[in-house]
Amino acid sequence: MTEFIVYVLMGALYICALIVFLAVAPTIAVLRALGLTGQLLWLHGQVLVGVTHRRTPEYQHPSLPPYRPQNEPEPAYRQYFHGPATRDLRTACLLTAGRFRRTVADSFSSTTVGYFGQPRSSRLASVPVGLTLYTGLALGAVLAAVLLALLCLLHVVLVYVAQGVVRITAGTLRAVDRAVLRAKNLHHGMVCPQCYELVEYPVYECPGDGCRRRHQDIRPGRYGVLKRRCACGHKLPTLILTGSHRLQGICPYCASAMSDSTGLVPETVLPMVGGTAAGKTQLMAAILMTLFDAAGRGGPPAGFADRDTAARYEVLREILRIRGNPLGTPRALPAAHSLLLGKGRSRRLVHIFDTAGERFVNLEDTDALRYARTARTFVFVLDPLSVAAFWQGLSPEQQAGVDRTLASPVDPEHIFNQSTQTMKRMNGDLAQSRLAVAVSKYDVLSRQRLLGEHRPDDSGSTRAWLVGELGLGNLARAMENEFREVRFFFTAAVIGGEEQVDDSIVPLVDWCLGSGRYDPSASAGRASGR
Ligand SMILES: Nc1nc2c(ncn2[C@@H]2O[C@H](COP(=O)(O)OP(=O)(O)OP(=O)(O)O)[C@@H](O)[C@H]2O)c(=O)[nH]1
Ligand SMILES: [Zn+2]
Ligand SMILES: [Zn+2]
Repeated sequence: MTEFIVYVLMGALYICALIVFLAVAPTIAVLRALGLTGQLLWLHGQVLVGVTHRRTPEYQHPSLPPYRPQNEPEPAYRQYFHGPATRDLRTACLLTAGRFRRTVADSFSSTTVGYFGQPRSSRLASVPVGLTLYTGLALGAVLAAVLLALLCLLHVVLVYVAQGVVRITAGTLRAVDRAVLRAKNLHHGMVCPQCYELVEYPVYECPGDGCRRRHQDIRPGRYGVLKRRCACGHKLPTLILTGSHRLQGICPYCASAMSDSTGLVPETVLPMVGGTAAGKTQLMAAILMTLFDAAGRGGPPAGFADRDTAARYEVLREILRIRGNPLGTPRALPAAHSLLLGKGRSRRLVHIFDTAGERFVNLEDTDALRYARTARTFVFVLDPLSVAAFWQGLSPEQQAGVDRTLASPVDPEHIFNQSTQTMKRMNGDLAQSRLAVAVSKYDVLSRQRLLGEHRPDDSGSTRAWLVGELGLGNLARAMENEFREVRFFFTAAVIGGEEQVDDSIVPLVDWCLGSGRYDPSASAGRASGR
């Protein structure tokens, strides 16, 4: 009986204790739930830091390998929001999901072991506590799952918004870059001085130590907005506006170096057209010397746009100085002579193209004259000594005084017709272009007093001499029909006293390149031949 009373009392006490426990059980369950939620959120935070910053192997997922420059078409690291951000997002979600499963399972199994399997106290006490903890864990798992899902959703939204912002910024910068190129009239391309192709955008070489990797399209995009990181780690500007012109530009067609400041300043293409031995190379040498002499005397600054031009200029200058004969221009495409002229807003890159005379004769050779598309001023070198009518009009004494070996063997009219056809085929807009007709070897003519009353410094008078003495009326009219504006110059591409280029070159240089900055007197309204 006493035993029975004890059991009843114990039972009553247990029920009382259970009732008391039931009052605190929700608190215990909530605390356990919060504990688990906090733990899971902390783990997610660790995953985020690990995935986006530490990047150690335990924070990588085998199905989502990192982006590496060696697997990219460009030797550069991907811009974060062009792939890596979504990869990080997916990695973080996958790793968090894994850790979530493991942590929840571990928590349940340690509760099972501690309160049901091998409890340290009586099961009467441990089972209710275990059940409460189970409830807490279940609640915590649900709460954490909801919060983590919300965090991941926020992460997705942030990544996609950032991706949108980055893409729009890159697109805008590309559009600004295009607009700036258009303002410089470079939207059709930049001229390659080696192969004469029009290059939409140069390839750039990385200046990193011993790197020299070539970036095909450095503009804002997949590999960077304002800068991109080369595979070697060196950061490169992505826009000509922000300094990519300081990198070595490379032509994508012929892989040779492009001129300094390509894309930064407007370009002027000045083709020298004329028959073999008409005097193109020598006239070009005289033009270059005039430009550098003027710069030396405080005129518009002039500099070489590449080392090759500098070296070839030295040779040409020496030939002019010793009154030697330039070698015939090789039929293979010679590089343009490229200069940087002027300063500030008027600074520009000038490419002077001296093409072998025979290229204007053989139709199959003229394909290379692609630069015609961008030229707005052409120089036609007309050798008066090559015109039969000129020789026939000379007295025997005059003929004896003129060195016939200097004469070009090609008829200028034929060359003109041939070259205009070619230029048109190359989409040259002749009707919008100007033509400077350089009547070459003027020093020979003046030495023999073959100009009569004609004034060498007057376009109309020079034209009249060509029409009257050389019978080139048809040619002069054809020139005036084809081109917007034609001006005639007598030119002596020789060095006079004091190592100075003959004065006759200055008006030609001024009209073609200077807008009055080389010869202010010449720019003032000398009549065109039209
Ligand atoms: N006296 C004199 N000789 C000139 C002048 N211009 C050219 N020559 C001579 O004419 C010849 C041909 O000149 P180049 O400049 O080589 O002619 P080119 O048109 O470049 O010829 P290719 O390169 O073969 O197409 C050379 O012997 C020059 O020295 C000039 O203004 N005065
Ligand atoms: Zn090229
Ligand atoms: Zn590099």
